[in-house]
Amino acid sequence: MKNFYQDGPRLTNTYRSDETLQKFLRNFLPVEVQKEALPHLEHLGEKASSDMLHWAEDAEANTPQHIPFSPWGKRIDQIKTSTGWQQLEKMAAEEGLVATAYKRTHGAFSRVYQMAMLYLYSPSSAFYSCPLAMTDGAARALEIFGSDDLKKRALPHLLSTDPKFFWTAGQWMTERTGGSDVSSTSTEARLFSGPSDFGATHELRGTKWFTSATTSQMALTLARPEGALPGSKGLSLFYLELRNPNGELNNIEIHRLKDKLGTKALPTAELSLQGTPAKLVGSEGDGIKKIASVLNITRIYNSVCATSHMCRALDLATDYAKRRQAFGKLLIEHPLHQETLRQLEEDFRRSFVFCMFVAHLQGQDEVGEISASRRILLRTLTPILKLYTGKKAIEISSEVLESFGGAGYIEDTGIPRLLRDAQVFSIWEGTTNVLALDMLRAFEKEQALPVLLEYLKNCPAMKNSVTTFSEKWTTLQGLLAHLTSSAPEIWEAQARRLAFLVADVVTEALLHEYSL
Ligand code: MFK
Repeated sequence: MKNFYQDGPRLTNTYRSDETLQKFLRNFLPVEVQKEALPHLEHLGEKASSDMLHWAEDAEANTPQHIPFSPWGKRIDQIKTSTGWQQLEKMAAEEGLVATAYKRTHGAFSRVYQMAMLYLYSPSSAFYSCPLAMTDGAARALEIFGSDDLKKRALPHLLSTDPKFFWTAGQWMTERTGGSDVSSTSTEARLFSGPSDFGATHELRGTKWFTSATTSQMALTLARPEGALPGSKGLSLFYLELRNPNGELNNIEIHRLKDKLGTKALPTAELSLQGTPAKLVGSEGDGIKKIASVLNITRIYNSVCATSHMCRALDLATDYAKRRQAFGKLLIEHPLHQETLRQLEEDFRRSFVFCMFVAHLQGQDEVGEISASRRILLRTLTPILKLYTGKKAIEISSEVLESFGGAGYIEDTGIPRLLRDAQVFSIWEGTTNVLALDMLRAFEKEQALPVLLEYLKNCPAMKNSVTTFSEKWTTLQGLLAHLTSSAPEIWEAQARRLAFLVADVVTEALLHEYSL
């Protein structure tokens, strides 16, 4: 063992190496869709294991910088990003990372195809997937609530495949009062009658405490018009453009970039709106309800990105296990190591199939081919999917780090970043508890629980009496029997447990249905 040097893990084409992805798509997508999608995905898998890795490395090494003033003292608030970050943006536009979902060439399957693209793109993108999530969410909200003028102005940019024309969108919800309790938003909207390129109706004043990817060209945000009710009903949804045609910020001051635990390449800023022109999206009021259409998309993105993060972590751990010698043989030859990886891999497959199922429901909703019960299923499964995958990404990243031993704890191996970055998945777009309560909101407002149980009673795993499914189903029924006559506080206290149990049962059903 003299002069022993350990080889680091390596990646190969991440589409070709991903049996779960390939198997699912071959079974799930109609042949016509496969003809277009599979070669494209293979191409993305190649980029994800070559050029993108270099761009992501550059973006991580050269983190965004806030330049508040010009050399001559003028307030400019520029955010300087790396070449790698810019390349990742260019690629996202050219490949149609957002646009593919809206072309709807393949009906509801377009969403599944697009989410498979995101799944390959995200873990090599240094979190460029974040601005894409908000861009997609904004496109959906404008599609549902925007006026014809607003759609004509923004959608061609958000859905463009020309990098020069492509825009990203921000989603500015979080204020100093907290990211979860959005109803106490204090940004004010006053009527505006000045000149505006996009027909601004109001001007906004307030502070936004977290704004992700603040280099976007437009943003959707919440504000309270003068005289509006307190609480969420009195909030309205607004569209704004960050810069005027001269490239100057539209009465926006960027205070600072946030110093975060992970997602270091992503510029997250704290800013104030100082009379920023903005246009009301739809009619006044119901702001949270409207921005929920953004959130429901970004929560699916979060889930797909968390799942692809798990896949990346496992790819690295598996490759390493095939190189690393310990106790006279390769790590992969040790039964306990094999079993540890197998269990993690099963959790990843659960997350994967759950994501694709919900993406398909979302696609069906978007093309108007969804039954009432499946729409309710989409509404209630989205928060459950997000909370489940968010936690699994952290758990798997932590185990993978450990599987590298001491090397996993050393910064320049790049492995610690997996864990730091994973931690965000359970926080942004709603923490685990907020999402568990959102599941209860769906149970209450949409009568979703009977729909969910009906779906499970009719799933193939139930019909085929699959033992692993039956065990989980029995545990879920036990908890529900206990809760049925309980007070709302008990439901609330048990919401997280219930959500994870539902996720266990649903993923067991899906693994069986799609033979994964
Ligand atoms: C890698 C890619 C990942 C993507 C990254 C993107 C980065 C962006 C970073 C961020 O912006 S993070 C900020 C994310 N913020 C959140 O996720 C907010 C978390 N908090 C919640 O979700 C709270 O539950 C909520 C703000 C919704 C609570 O608000 P309220 O006003 O106390 O709730 P209320 O009154 O129950 O709901 C208002 C209305 O909205 C109700 O409708 P009605 O008016 O008809 O009664 C609700 O039913 C509706 N609603 C709420 N959530 C909904 C929804 N409708 C559909 N879907 C939902 N999810």
